[in-house]
Amino acid sequence: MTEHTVIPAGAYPHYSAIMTPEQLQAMRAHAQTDPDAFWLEQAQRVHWFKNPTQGFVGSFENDVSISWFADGTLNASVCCIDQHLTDKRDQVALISQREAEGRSESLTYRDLHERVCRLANALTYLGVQKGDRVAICLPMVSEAVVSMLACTRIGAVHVVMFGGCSADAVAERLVDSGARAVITGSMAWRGKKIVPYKETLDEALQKAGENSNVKAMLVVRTSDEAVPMLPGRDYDYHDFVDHFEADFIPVPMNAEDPMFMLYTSGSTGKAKAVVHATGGYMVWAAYTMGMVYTHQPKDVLWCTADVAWITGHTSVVYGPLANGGTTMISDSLPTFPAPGRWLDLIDAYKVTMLFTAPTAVRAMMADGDAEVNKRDLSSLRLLGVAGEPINPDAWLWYHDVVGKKRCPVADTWWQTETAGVVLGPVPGVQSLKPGSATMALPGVEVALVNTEGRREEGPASGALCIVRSWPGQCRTLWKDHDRFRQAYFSMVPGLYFTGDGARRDEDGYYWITGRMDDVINIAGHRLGTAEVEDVLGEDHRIVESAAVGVPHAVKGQALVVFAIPCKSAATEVNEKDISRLIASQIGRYAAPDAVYLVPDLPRTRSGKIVRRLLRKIASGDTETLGDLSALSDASLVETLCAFVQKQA
Ligand code: 6R9
Repeated sequence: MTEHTVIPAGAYPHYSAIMTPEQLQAMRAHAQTDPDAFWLEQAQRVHWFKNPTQGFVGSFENDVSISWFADGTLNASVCCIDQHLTDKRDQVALISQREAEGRSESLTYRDLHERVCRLANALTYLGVQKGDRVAICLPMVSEAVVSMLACTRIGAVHVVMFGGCSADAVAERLVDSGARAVITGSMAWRGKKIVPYKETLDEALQKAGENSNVKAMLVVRTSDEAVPMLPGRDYDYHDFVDHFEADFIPVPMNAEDPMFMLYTSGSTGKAKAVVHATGGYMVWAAYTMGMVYTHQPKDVLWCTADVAWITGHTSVVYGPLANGGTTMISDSLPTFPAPGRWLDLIDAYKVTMLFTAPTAVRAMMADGDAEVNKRDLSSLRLLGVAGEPINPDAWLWYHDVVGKKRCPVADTWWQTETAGVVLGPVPGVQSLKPGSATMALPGVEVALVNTEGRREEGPASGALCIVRSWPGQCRTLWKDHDRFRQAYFSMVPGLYFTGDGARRDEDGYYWITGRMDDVINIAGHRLGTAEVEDVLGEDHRIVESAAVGVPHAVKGQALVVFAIPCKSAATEVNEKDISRLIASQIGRYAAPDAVYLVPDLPRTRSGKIVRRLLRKIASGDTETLGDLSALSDASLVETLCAFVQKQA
């Protein structure tokens, strides 16, 4: 298999594509010549109280300002629920499969409306108002989806947090966002491990102390065990919420009113909160998901992403529901309690569209073809991936073995900041190349910029940038517009820089080559190496550290940490301490695969740590270390290689 493998669009005679290649071409041309008209047409995918007449207003220059559909008003929960109550009242909107409890729950659009309204009333009773932030830290249960929608019904800004975050990280986010209320669960099972949601929240609130603005916490009971509740602050979700009225008049929002924030890692400093605006986000979610995952009657879309990621927002909740589809969530793992678990669920729930991360594909692949061949899987008609690069071998396995060559595979490239798919195929319309995220959807123009800052034409490699604004673009970083400008618009003035490198081939297909900054991607989770180094920098037992990403067969990348222990520290530090420190400050997902305590780090003569070298040493790729003459102490390299070999 080479990267020249091309699977023609016509290879899927049973896939009903939404348009012809000529129509796609015409759509691109229209978006190019009259972007405002194009996007105002796309805006009609969602329901507006007041239809917008303005498209984009703003600029990527100077202070950077972005606004879309600014004179329109809408409410996201109406786009996702009320808009479908006339024709899809009794259609299932949400299937929630509860692995731990061995049961599932299906909510129709009518049920969803009722649940969302009750919670909107309950939150209002607790004092939550338009513009207030509400933190949501829940496992994959229907209340997670209901909570997000209830916030939008009130106009509150939701901040969904990942259950894997440590109490410190949660505390930091609660303080930074100024959240007024929290919705959490008692606990969750992740395979055999317990994720202690309530305990983490209690600890986080304790740590945040006076700096927290949290007045109330709703707790979804996810097990029979008693949970300590703080009277006056904590409420049992169902005991409290279910008494409220099942109707709530949605609050009209201006298109530019913030809808949600999401913390994500960047190349510098602590995690930052990306802010998304209501109108642009909803149009973009409906458009991108409508172009790639076209909901048809009887379709069940299972996107396996946690709701705390952008994929969980757009591909689990807002995209499918805005398009009137059926979306499924599950707290299961792909290969637990036994290999093929997800395959069983595809058969049990007649999933038609499966959307997951390359890491999960590789994990299933490792269990072998026999596991797949034991199942039927004939319900599937479309497969998708996002979050990290997929190697052509895994792509082909997904396509040939899981999809039986009947289902197109959509590799979609996007980011928390882009809110929806930027690069990705319209399935059945475009030819596919295993390992390539195809090209930009109509209305989006991407560019590759070389090291001199110039845009490349034709086949080339470079920094992946986006030329013009798109409706789902994040508007700012919470309370830090300056960092927003610096992070995305300073590298190539006038363009949005994604942080990724890419190559464009002779057919105009894009191949993502990975991050160009110090962000690593572990099983689709973004982690800034600076975040890890900052944590270690605050510990007096460590002089200095460097965190790097190395290739990993299943997770894509793994974290490796080199640290110089302090000789004069009263207490010694060992490798386990370092792992624990990172897990407790950031989260379990950030725990390194290897830690090396070393006498020094390789540096240039000006003192800069040479990470390129550390990456090679950590991955055992010591044959081609390159020119070491610029190092201040070349002999150190041998010492470091010996450390790595010893622990291997
Ligand atoms: C949706 C999501 C964004 C970063 C992004 C890139 C990597 C995402 C990818 C991909 C190669 C794909 N990424 N999709 N790399 N191929 N199809 O993952 O958002 O968590 O913000 O991560 O993930 O490096 O810059 P987010």
